[in-house]
Amino acid sequence: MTRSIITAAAQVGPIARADSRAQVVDRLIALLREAHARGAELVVFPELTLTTFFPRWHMTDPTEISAFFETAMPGPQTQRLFDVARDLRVGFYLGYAELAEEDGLQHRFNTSVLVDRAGKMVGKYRKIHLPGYDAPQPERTSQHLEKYYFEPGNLGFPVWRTMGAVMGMCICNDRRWPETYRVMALQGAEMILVGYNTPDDHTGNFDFDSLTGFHNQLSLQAGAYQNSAWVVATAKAGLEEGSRLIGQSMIVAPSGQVVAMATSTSDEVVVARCDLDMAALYRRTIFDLARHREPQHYGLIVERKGPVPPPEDAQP
Ligand code: CDV
Repeated sequence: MTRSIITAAAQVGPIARADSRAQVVDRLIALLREAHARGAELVVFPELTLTTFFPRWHMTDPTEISAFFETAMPGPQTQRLFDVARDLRVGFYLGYAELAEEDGLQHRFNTSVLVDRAGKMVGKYRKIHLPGYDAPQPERTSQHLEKYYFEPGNLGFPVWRTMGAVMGMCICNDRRWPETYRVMALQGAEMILVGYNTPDDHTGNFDFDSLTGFHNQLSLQAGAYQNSAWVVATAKAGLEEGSRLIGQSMIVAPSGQVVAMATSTSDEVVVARCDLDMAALYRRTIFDLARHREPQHYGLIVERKGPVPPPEDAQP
């Protein structure tokens, strides 16, 4: 018997700063209903789905900042989405900004949750690879201040056995890092869910930025193939408060092939049947990690953030 999950990437078009949570949740419910009508059992929404991508601005007023964060999930504004999903028996991934209270202190994380088809919260992930800066960059016209607004996630990259598969989550910039996929693959992940917000001018270097779409695909396809997993990647897309966010929401097979991709930068649902036996085939053969991976021969791995230092006898 083949195991499969019909999965949707529910791309969300631009969200204005003035848009209310109620307006956004209405759009998410419409996307969820469309996905369900097209057979989806699992829907993946983007990173920071509930608001505009606020790390593009430097805010200092705590009240202004808090308005972008959720203190509970589900909360009063999002409960409707959870209810509709449960009634339709559709599981989902949702990214949001989380204000958490831990050890008597407040912490801000860029977070996603995984909810099963019965409406039960299965897991939570907090983004580890935060891009950008922890202070505004005067030379930049548009800021990227994720390191200012968020702490790196403290939950690792767990996986969950749910909805008939082993699933893991990551968020946006995480998808560019091979460790993200590999840590989950080593735990048996068959599906990796990821939401993103990717401006097409994020480095300010045109040679680099013009490849933004290519790098998105490259990362997702390599991650899927090298780790024998389905990757379901969903964008917040379109012209949002002056920032052009790429679309390209896509579903990538463990073969590395893109099986569905959004064609717009608006609200759009793409659907594919994810055959989990295909993931098992790749992991049983070329990427049998237990048989073919050789970590004992990789040499000493040194935790170092900078380049290798020059030899001590190097000439100045
Ligand atoms: N939200 C993100 O993490 N965006 C980054 C951009 C800034 C490089 C990304 O990896 O798409």
